Amino acid sequence: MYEPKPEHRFTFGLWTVGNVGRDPFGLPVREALSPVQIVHLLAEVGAYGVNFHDNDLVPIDATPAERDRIVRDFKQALKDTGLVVPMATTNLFSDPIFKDGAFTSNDPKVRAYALQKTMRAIDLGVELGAKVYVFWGGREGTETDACRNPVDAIKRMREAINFLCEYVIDQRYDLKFALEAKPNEPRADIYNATTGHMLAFIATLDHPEMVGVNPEVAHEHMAGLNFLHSVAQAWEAGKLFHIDLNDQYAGRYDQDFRFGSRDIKAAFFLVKFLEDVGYPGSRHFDAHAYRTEDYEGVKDFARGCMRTYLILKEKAERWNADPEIQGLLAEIHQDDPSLQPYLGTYTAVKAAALKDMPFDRIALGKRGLHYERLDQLTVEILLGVR
Ligand code: GCO
Ligand code: MN
Ligand code: MN
Repeated sequence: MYEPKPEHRFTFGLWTVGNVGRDPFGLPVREALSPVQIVHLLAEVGAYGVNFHDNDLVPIDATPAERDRIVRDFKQALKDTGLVVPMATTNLFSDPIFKDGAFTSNDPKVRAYALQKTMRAIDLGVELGAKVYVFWGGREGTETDACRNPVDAIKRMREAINFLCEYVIDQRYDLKFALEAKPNEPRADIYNATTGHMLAFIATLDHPEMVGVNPEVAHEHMAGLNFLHSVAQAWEAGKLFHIDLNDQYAGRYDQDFRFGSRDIKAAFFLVKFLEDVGYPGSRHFDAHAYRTEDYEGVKDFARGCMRTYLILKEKAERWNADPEIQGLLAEIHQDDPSLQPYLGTYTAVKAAALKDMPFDRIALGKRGLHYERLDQLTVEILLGVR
């Protein structure tokens, strides 16, 4: 019943199940797997797709001949397993050249190199079938704002995304961009810190229709925000091109926990939203296994992400079909046809009528809304007693 199937669009990055458990205080705890081995691991657990940064697949110093061999072997692994590559991205954060940013660096040489690296990575992603290209600017930020005026950073970021949109158009690639926000880590502060910032930034681009967002659970939770609200705003704006699922305690370092492992109720409302609206894109798990795990534990982690999603999907169906919940909702959302002539689009007549309308403010303020009951019913569904 909770078996992942291709129609669920579950994807993982090479860097997620391939994470070797290095952290700022400790060395790797797992041996590195090759991209081909990772594809086979993902096929074994039932994933639909695999995404990658350019250098997850092709090391930054690979010769053209090495690149060709690696790409050939990877394509063969995709063919052998049936996995697809829906998304690709660029590593613009690991190499020391990016220590003060890529597209927003003060050094024009660094900015030019970042464009070169991204164009080559776009070519690689498209060659392997990617239709979505993610931009996560982990190093596009500061420790001290003495280093640049943030307005310059915004302008440089715009210039880079505009340049790369034109490149995609020029190459006639069928590719959309998805911008991923994060408030901090690895920089003390990262520009365009939340999905809301990104949405505002996209509206200023030359080709806003090509660019959407890739919100991540952990990143909005790190900022203390309600992830569902960010996702809903992106969806309503037609900008939810991709999504990064994981989990995270608020106010902590970037934990990248298994999806649904921390805030089940938030994960539930998220899954319910994605399923209710019919979000057609990848459900990408951008997370990794605890450092305590070997590769059997990594498979438990990956299976757990997908299984929890599917369990929550089933709980959402149960919630939508629950007569008591639906009864409460019908009450809460009752329309009042007598007000229809006065609401909606402005007219001077409506405004004048509204200004004279009598309201029983005290009675309206006294009504109980039954949200305690509604939430308890939700919790009981999640706890499996309903
Ligand atoms: C992070 C980010 C990354 C990006 C990835 C894809 O916190 O490290 O979430 O994992 O999602 O670089 O662009
Ligand atoms: Mn992240
Ligand atoms: Mn991410």
